[in-house]
Amino acid sequence: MKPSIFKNKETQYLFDRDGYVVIDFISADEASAIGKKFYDLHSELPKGFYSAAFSSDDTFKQEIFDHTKKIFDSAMSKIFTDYKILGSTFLCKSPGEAGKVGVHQDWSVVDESKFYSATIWVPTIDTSEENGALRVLPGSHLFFDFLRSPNIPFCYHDNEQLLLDNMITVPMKSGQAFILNHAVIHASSPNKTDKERLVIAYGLIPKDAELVFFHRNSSGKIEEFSMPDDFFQRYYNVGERPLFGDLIKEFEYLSPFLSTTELAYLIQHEKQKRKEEMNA
Ligand SMILES: O=C(O)CCC(=O)C(=O)O
Repeated sequence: MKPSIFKNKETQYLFDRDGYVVIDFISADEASAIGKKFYDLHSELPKGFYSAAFSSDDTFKQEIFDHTKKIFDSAMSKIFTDYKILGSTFLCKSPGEAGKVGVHQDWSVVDESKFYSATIWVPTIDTSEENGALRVLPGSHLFFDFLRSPNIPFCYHDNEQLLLDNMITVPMKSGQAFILNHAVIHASSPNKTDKERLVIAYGLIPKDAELVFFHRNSSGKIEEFSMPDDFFQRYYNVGERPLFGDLIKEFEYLSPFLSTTELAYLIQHEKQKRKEEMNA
């Protein structure tokens, strides 16, 4: 049994079952007060899909974290328990096709046989399929336990459409939170409106979990690094060897690949399980 991060047992149950849960989190006014910091710090709107985490400027990123934390703190302590915060960023999806985020899972950054890692994703405006709401494949965090990192291919890299076709879109109100297990398969569509879709992302892990990071090196081996709790605040050269952290080990790893039939079986099996749970 993995440790709980939610005070409410039903919320923890849904998060464990589906790989995500949506809750009322902060007010729309609080969300736009955090969003104001984004506009103060970005005189020009970034193009396509943008994350402030890609910046190498630690002070800029710390300012975002400090500002968000002040507003999040009270909701965090009401909803969560026994957690560590990893940092905060902005995710801006500008109008246009380039803002599309393909099918993926987030990196493995804890020992997932014992823990999970999560993102609290809070839109500062209402989200819908039209402006790039999150899409998710419920229950897919339990499909496989392969390593995930920016330079390890996903085992479904040739079957993205199959996954996309089986995902659900989750429209949200500004200030609600989509709490996402990093292992769940998700994506988001392009923003077809003329207004940017701005989201606050806040990372967390159970308090006893330690951060790690996997990097495939030039000889094809995987390097496992032990990372400090501010890893997400500091790591910006995505896809490249991290410039900090302690190398723990190096090992051979053959990236697994699943056939369309294997993936279709996992999806159908999960759907059947859900149907049976609903009818029970
Ligand atoms: O904000 C989005 O549209 C996608 C975010 C996402 O996929 C992620 O943070 O992993």
